[in-house]
Amino acid sequence: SALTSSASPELRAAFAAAYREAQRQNLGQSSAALALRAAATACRQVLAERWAQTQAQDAQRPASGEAVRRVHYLSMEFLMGRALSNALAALGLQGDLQALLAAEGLSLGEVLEREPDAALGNGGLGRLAACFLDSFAELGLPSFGYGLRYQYGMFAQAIQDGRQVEAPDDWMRLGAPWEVRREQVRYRVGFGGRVELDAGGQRRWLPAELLEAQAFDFIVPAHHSERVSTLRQWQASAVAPIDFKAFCQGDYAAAARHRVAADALNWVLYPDDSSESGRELRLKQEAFLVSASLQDLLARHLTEGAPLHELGRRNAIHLNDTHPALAPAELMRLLLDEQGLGWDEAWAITRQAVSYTNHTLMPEALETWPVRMFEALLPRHLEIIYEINHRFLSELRQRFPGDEGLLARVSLIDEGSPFGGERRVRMAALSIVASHRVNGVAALHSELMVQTIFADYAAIFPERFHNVTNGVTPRRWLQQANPALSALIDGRIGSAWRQDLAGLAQLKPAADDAEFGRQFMAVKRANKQRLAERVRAELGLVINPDSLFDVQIKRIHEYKRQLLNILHVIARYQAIIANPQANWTPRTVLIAGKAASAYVAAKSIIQLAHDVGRVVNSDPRVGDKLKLVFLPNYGVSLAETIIPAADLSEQISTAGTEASGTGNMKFALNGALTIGTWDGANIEMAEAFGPENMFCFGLRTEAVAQMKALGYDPRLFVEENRQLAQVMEAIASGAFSGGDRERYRALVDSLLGRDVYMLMADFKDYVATQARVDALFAQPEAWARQAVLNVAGMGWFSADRTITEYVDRVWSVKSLG
Ligand code: DL6
Repeated sequence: SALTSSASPELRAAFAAAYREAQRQNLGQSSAALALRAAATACRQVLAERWAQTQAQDAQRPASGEAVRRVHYLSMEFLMGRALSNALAALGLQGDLQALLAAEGLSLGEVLEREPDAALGNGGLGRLAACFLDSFAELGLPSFGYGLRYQYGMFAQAIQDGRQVEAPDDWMRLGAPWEVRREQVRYRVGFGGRVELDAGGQRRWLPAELLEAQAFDFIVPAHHSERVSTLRQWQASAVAPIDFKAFCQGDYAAAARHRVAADALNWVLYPDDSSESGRELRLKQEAFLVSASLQDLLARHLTEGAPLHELGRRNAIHLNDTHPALAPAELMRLLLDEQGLGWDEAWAITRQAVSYTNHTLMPEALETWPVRMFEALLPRHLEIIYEINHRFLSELRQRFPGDEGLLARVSLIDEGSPFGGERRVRMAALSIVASHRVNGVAALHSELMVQTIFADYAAIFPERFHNVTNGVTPRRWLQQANPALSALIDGRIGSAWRQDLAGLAQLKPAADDAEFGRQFMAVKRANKQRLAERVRAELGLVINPDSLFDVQIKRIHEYKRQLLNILHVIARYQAIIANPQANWTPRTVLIAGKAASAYVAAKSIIQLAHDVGRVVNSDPRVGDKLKLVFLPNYGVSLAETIIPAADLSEQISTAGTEASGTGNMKFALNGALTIGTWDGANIEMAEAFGPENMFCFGLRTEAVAQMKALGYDPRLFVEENRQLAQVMEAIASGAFSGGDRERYRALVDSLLGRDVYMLMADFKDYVATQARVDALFAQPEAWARQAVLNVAGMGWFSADRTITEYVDRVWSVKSLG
């Protein structure tokens, strides 16, 4: 790029200096590790300069017009993955670094592979936030992402005897060369204590515990300008690090108690919420993130010389799900107690600033916290929430006189039932009431959101609810993950798609070009070969790169139905054994994903995948007609290797359960065909490139609801389908568990009992659709045609388009009405 040549001499000097420094400090580390550190340090210098430039520009932004608002994206998760290859691509430094490394006898590839993933997120919601940071930079949006600086990310998954074992993911063990510590950016955050009336009649919170939040910035570069975006992550420390008296008395544990309590805030992404102390820690993390971030926002606003009453007009505060839902309460506290505003003015500012995205329809995922915990940890916030609720309910009483049922349902406080259950604060209710916009993440999801979980609120605030369909960054998920396909596309339509993904539509005619199709399949073949080598190196398993790579990678969850996938593998296995001479399309099924540590059913599904894989993969009658591979420790960088190598993308959630999905988009963008239900963003994808170019199957949302209403009985489906009955019988009889009939009893019982996610109902259509997949794969030209049409149709699913819509409908001055 044009930036390459100018940056190169500085990089050369910076890299050489950083490499020498790394060598001096790190006796014993491999030279690839040192080079990684040096390369990151050198890039960081360039990024830090761009950061200062970006901030200076943003501080000068006009007092009115569209560009006036700075977006503050609050999220407990940012699943960033690796940073070096993105930085090199953005800064145009790949070639330079390659040359510098060659002089040290190193390849760029081995250095890139050394970088640990920053896995500071769990799944789709966290990765979406990371894609958004990329688009913030690319679109030049004044913005800050705010998160926590977790010491241990999403756990490291190992497999022992087919079972998931979790270990801490010590991603900073080699240092954190990307982050910039902002020594001067620190704020105090309080917990506990009591609230008093001061002499002037003002409420004053006197916290019992004070922590300090220290900012660390992770800088995300634009690819087509010198703009950057920022992920500001907070680190907690105790204001009073040790209790000196206890220390002198030799009670070191007591002396360090404050310090340990502060440290714990940053230890892990998801404290286990099966204990009271785990839940309390999580609430503290949320409050800490929110308070530090909003104090930072307020300080910046005032430093820029803008009047306080303009705060909501100049700043958007976005809640990435309800985890940062304390934000409106904290902003009210800052405005009322620290800035001395009156309620009405503070509330108007808050409502202007705040907006909220919901990412799941699962009612059990809607966050609530015991009032008792608020009383103990956040007494002033609780008072403010009560007042918000009081005013909200009073208005409703006037609008809907006599409808006490409605009031109870929408109240910010769940009063518990007369039969027990404690009073709880409903975080989604707080988010909705305090926001001027609420959105879902795909068309179907947004529709269902207002029809189901938020139906009452939608009736009260119809204008507030919107849809903004998710998107992914084409820079990471096509340009960097799949350089060979990117080059092929460039050769056909030029490289502008990196900035404007809609340009992919120009590929459409190439779908009917047989030569292009062959080149496309050759790229895919090479990516499959690379993945096959990785599988062999990691698992010692040989897979055939000419077989159909059938891939399902995502969190392991019952609603995502990895189990349905495994049932199909078993059915296919049984059919192969029964008829080994038939003309089978060879298939390799790859699954990867982590199960939450306390989620027993999901862990059992992982174990079943291993048990089935062991039996199938070692059966000489099967050969390479079928393989089942579970790749451990799924994360962003593993996805970057797997997705470009997939022929078939499994997006098979029960209709109406997957909010959007973003993996589905990454696969199609890389030319995999989708086998999918009519769910989440699958629907919009099918509409974009034509449902005839997707393998759609299964009950649709209305049919799911109808069948449930009529009294769904999964056994009927098993009784009428011999193939399904044989599959269930094999699992139940211990065919994959060495005769152990107990191991999968719970899984089988749940499928034959309630089968909440309706696997039994969808099985037949799923298997029949898989047969259609086989048939098409046997015709490479026809397959390639559809795959190219998929890529050509994905232009709309860029995170840049998503962010443009957020700006337009959620964050702009215009959206404030
Ligand atoms: O919106 C991003 C992503 C969606 O694509 C997935 O469909 C959805 O499951 C995921 N939700 C979460 C958990 N949400 N909460 N809370 O990651 O969001």
